[in-house]
Amino acid sequence: MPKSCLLIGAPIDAGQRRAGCLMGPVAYRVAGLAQAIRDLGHEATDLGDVAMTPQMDATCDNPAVHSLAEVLGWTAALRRVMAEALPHGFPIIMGGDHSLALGTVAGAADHAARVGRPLFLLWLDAHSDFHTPMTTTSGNLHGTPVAYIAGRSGFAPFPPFPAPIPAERICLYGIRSVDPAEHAALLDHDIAINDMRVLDEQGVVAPLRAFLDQVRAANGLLHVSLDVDFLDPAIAPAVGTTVPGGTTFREAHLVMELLHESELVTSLDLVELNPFLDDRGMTAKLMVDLVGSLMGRKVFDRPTRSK
Ligand code: Z70
Ligand code: MN
Ligand code: MN
Ligand code: MN
Repeated sequence: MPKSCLLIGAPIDAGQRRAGCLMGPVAYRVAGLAQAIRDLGHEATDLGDVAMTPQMDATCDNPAVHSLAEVLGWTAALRRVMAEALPHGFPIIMGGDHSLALGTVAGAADHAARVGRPLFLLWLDAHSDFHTPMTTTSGNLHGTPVAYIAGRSGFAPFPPFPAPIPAERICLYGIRSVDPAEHAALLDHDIAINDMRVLDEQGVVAPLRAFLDQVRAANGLLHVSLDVDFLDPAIAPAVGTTVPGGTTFREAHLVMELLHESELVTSLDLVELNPFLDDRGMTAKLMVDLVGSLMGRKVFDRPTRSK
């Protein structure tokens, strides 16, 4: 079914320390994201970049945390934009570092509450991003959104997450870097953790199908947050925090093809692309190609099999 895609630029790099993610939206435009979507028979409208007002008065008890005013400003702005966009189409957020998900998923939760459907979260990432502002040692708030979304305490300067997503509706996928404080907290939550051990043993299909079956059974909305470091650094070098042993070109496309086939995805983040670190645009182009697979590009178009 043709979708009406709404491309939204979120040039944020305050959630970590390496400059460059703020060029992400431009790189997606240069790599032809909108046209790639149109070529598949969908509509694509570029809504431009979101504007942010820093919340200057905010403070945090953990002195390691940096750029709090900016991240709070982005969270508020992106929450509003996502909640306003969802009734009109399929929002694709062009990041920007992963702290943008503090806002985009909050906006998706606002929308889910409004339409009375449960929200599910698929987190495609090398990292679990399950710190709170109180437990992070790097002080990089891009390592916190899953904890915020799951309703963990310790987010004092942030507004309470609207309707935290129950652990059973969150799926971490591609994980291969978990800090000790995140590990301890994850043991207290029933979040599905598909780390690389699980994917190597079971393959990429079965764990994803199991999660998608849950979304379908609950008539849920599904937000997908795709971190560039989900991919192996050999095929996706343009990211500040490379972790070896990521998903291959073929695995990543297969994941996107399954997501397309499911027809369940309702919003998407593209995060952590740092074009300054790219090799002739190869990472930006790969991300655009992966969105293509998510939007229905096939090698050979055979009649759809059972979901
Ligand atoms: C580490 C931290 C992180 C993304 C790196 C890394 C977090 N756990 N998240 N890259 N996307 O600093 O908290
Ligand atoms: Mn409207
Ligand atoms: Mn991440
Ligand atoms: Mn990551």
